[in-house]
Amino acid sequence: MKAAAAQLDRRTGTEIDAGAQFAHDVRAGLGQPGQKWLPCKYFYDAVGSALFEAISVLPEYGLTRADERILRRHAAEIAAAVSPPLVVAELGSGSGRKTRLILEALARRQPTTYHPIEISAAALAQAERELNHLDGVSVRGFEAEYLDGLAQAAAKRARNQRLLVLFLGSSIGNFNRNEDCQFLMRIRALLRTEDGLLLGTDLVKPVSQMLRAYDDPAGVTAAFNLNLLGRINRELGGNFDLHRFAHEATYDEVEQRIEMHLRARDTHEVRIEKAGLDLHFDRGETIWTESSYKYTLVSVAQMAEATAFRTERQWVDEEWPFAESLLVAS
Ligand code: AVJ
Repeated sequence: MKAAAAQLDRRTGTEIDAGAQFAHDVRAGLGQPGQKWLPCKYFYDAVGSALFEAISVLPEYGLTRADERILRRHAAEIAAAVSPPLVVAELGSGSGRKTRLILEALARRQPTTYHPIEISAAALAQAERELNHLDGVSVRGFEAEYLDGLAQAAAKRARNQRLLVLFLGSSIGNFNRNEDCQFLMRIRALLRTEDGLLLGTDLVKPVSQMLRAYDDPAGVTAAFNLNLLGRINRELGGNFDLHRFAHEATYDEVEQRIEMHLRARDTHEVRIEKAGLDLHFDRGETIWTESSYKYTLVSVAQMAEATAFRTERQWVDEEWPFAESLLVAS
């Protein structure tokens, strides 16, 4: 089930891969001249995942609820638009709450196999627990990077089985422009004609509304952002003082993206033992921790067209501009 060859260190019995990779990525982002940055995938340790769950119920952050509303309202239509027999593969399993809506609608029409694909073993176990007991659904997860897991899921299915890939919650927004297209192209390369991709994308909306979603007054998003430094302290022996950094969210109108940064409140030094890093921060210098790109219905359709999908249908939430697009491999 483990796709990424997670090897065990003989001496300590711990996985070398994950920790070494984290140290490597931290060095790449912080240990070089120029803008410091960290990959946003490292937000999601146990603390970060819990904080993201909290973000998703904040009144200012409507994204997750909009995603869920569309799936609830249109699950039957979505299910009707894809033909059986069906294998569903989900990139990132999340809490399983949204997926359940789709799986229930699908399983009402046909027995359905579900493959959650996750790098987090804990999240994968949770998805399996939550969804395994649904009638007509059999669950088999892959602990792997998205494309590795998808390749395995695609290879496992029978000749006559259609594949429906779920990529929900606007996770695609974390890719840079062009990288999102490249990623869709890689997905497309693993699919057969008429396979589907259900893609969730947050839409461009008034700037003040977007800024509030990423800088909520209760400070939950600030905690989520700062936890990345806490995680480096815990797992890589860092000595970041989280109080010396301020959470910041800005919107770039040209790039149509929210940027999250951590801004040093004063000039100081930081050591990260297990990454072998001695860092200097100038007062006001930032670590860029996340980009969250926003889309339009047209930009999603253009991206689909450019990556050999046709846009079968798009649904938009009425309360919070967010789109679900059903793309079909052409
Ligand atoms: C899970 C990537 C969709 O970009 O809105 C929430 C993550 N970051 N608040 C997003 C996030 C700050 C979220 N995604």
